[in-house]
Amino acid sequence: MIEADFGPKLAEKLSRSATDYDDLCNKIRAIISPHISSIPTTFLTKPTVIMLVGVNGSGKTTTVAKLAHYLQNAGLSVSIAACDTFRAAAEEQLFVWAEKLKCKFYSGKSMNPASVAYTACTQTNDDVLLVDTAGRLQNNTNLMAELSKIRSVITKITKCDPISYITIDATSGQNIVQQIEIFNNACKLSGIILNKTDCGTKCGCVVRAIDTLNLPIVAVGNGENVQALQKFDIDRFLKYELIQN
Ligand SMILES: Nc1nc2c(ncn2[C@@H]2O[C@H](COP(=O)(O)OP(=O)(O)OP(=O)(O)O)[C@@H](O)[C@H]2O)c(=O)[nH]1
Ligand SMILES: [Mg+2]
Repeated sequence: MIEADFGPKLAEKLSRSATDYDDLCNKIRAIISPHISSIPTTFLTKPTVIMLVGVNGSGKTTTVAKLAHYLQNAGLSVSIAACDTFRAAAEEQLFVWAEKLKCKFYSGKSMNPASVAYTACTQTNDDVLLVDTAGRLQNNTNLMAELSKIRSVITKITKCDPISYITIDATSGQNIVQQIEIFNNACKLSGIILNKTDCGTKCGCVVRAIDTLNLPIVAVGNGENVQALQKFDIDRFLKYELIQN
């Protein structure tokens, strides 16, 4: 359990109280089950804005594409805003997805991210606006403040708080709880999207995060294509991911 990143406290609590492996799985199930949710497809406001936030490489941009595909399949029209104006190739990466998915695309290389969000929020006529943001480490105060700024611009224009999902790299394991806590302070998270579950997970970090923080896990990313977004499957998680570790 330590190797799978449950953390010493939770590992001790669970291993002390569990009588055998099945009992351990039941206890993990009891922690996670109440927090399994899904991505909504009916919204009261137009546009509804969904922001993707998280550390570098956790799958934000890919998740924007997956969400666009998922929401389009539910009959919604989707625009995309490239609010990662920091990394040179970020705009192109997202533009390729927007083209493929036939989504209206808002960007601005020399603009600050909040300005791109402002333009997209004021101009889009679509049901949902997906906002990609630059990867950042949670201990970079300035970059976390930038995230709060993007969020407050969206709230001001749409008169509604955006939905904010944090993407977590399931293979990274470390610092997940602290990561989520600080992102939550900056932009009040609505849920967790656990990516790269196809790459072998450090599953304990998820159990630990859910045990500590009161946030739902809304989806799982299990590949690089647009279809690779699924509801979190607790049975699969316990049967495969947990045993693999
Ligand atoms: N196998 C696998 N690869 C993924 C998944 N999600 C994203 N990736 C890959 O992980 C890499 C990083 O994904 P991005 O979507 O660019 O991550 P990001 O968070 O936008 O990265 P930054 O913008 O640099 O912070 C890319 O090569 C993606 O194809 C997943 O669920 N499974
Ligand atoms: Mg990105």
